[in-house]
Amino acid sequence: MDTRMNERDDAGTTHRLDAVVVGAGFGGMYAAYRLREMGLSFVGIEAGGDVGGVWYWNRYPGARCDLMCVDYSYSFSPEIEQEWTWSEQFAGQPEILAYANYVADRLHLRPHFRFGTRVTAATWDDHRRIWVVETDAGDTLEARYCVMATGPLSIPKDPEITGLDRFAGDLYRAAKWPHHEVDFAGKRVGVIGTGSTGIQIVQEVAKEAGELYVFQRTPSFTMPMRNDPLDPEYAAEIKRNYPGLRAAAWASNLGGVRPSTTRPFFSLPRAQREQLMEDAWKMGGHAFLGTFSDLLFNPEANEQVAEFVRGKIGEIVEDPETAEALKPRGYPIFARRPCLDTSYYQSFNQPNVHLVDCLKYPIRRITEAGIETEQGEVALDALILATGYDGLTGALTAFPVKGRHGRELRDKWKGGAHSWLGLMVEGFPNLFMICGANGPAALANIISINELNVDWLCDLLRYMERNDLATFEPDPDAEERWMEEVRALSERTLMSKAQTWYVGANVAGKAQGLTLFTGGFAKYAEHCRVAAQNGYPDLMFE
Ligand code: N01
Repeated sequence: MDTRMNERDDAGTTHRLDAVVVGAGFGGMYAAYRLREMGLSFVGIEAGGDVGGVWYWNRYPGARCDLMCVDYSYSFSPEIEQEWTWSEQFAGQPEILAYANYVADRLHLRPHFRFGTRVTAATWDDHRRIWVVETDAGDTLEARYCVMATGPLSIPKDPEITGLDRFAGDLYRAAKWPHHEVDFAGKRVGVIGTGSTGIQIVQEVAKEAGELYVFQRTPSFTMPMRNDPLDPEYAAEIKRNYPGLRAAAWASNLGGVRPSTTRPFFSLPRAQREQLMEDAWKMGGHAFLGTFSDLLFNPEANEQVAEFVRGKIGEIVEDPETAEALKPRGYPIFARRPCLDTSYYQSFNQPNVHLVDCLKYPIRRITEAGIETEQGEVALDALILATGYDGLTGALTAFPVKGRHGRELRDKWKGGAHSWLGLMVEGFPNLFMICGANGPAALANIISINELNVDWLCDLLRYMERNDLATFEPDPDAEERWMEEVRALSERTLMSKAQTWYVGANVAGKAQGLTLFTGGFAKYAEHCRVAAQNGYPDLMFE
């Protein structure tokens, strides 16, 4: 098999390559590194001006990862592990972006990417067995493989509220934050959205804004992050122990080093349960999930923890009416992404911070001067949208991806995203997704998933080269079996019992259902390993 295509045809704009990589976030960067190592020719396309993916775009005040940086970092390079020193347990966006930049410089990844360029179409040419990828720069790239490292959260969603275009003040979108400093001092600022993003913004902007109005529709549960600086001794200890830490992370459910347990909630007497909940609250982070084993499965256990957290909200927030409105009800804790905060609930004790309960007083419209709810108009100088994303599938349905016989991915996915292992899709040969729908995506450490997926792809490409194979595609039955596994696991959990982006509830007209593998990272990795054994029996090759 000749895997070498010419990178550039004569003087034309058609470039014939082994692969096109879409996206220069952590997934695309790692794909570029590995594909180059294999000696393949490829071009990376990235809409942003530089590397970093979500961390390039999400520059909003307070943006921070809710995974500890000892987990949320590449494991493939012992050199980079030793060279890079994190300053905090949970790194902020500027530090994570600096890390992405460091890796890109260190490994000379930038020359592989065309930044500021968006893919506008990807079409499989059945006759020539290549992907034809078009961009908004007018380029057409031809490649044997198309690697979609487009991320589960890259298509931000504006709220469906009339009048958004009429607002005369300053409008900010969390996921398209300006690169310059934004000054909210003394201003009347509104925030719509109280998911992970909104919560991080509120606790930060509250320190600065003249008046801050938080437009909350569904309250989220948030727990203390208890972030600390990494003192030099501890940072050095981490560096000494990286191999063990990584091994533990890769054997875990979350792809990160966390306490875990096999102890069900009701296996303990009440007093002990309460003590453990207190301890988990004091420890912070995602400690609850490592304290009891059945919080995502047992509704009664889940409700006890939810009630405990509601109690904490009541203790922190001084105004009883505000505290009551902040208490999430009607869905299980952890079924929406559990947030970690540094001072979110405390912010509401400040006189300049106002909760607008949009369950009680729904937003009617956005006006030139602010936001009109059923309670009246709130005048604003600035409005921040933290209203989420068309998650998991949005990036691959935003432009036409056409597989065999011109079939579009968005048509195939009309009734719900189908894929095999979250890696590939029947009818779309040689298309590979990193962190795709029906994999663990948002439920585990995305950097670990990226590394796992890319390494798996590289093994597959080596296998194809050895066996002189030109195309891969999942067998339709194998894809169905995987979807069955995803469905069966999701029915055991409480994850789909909340209206979230996990189930597509935030996008009008989107097929509903959990398109995430809920079996945990280690089990997913095992599925990937087994799938590769004995010549990839679930794949069809030509
Ligand atoms: O988005 P979301 P996000 N009127 O979809 C509200 C990751 N992340 O960007 O729920 C009023 O969770 C909506 O209300 P409702 C993480 O995986 C990680 O915050 O539809 N409100 C909701 O409150 C996370 O899960 C980190 O009732 C409207 C909010 O907008 C994922 O990104 C940080 C509305 C959207 O919440 C997405 O989080 C940030 C309307 N018309 C993000 N429309 C960390 O690592 C929408 N909303 C810490």
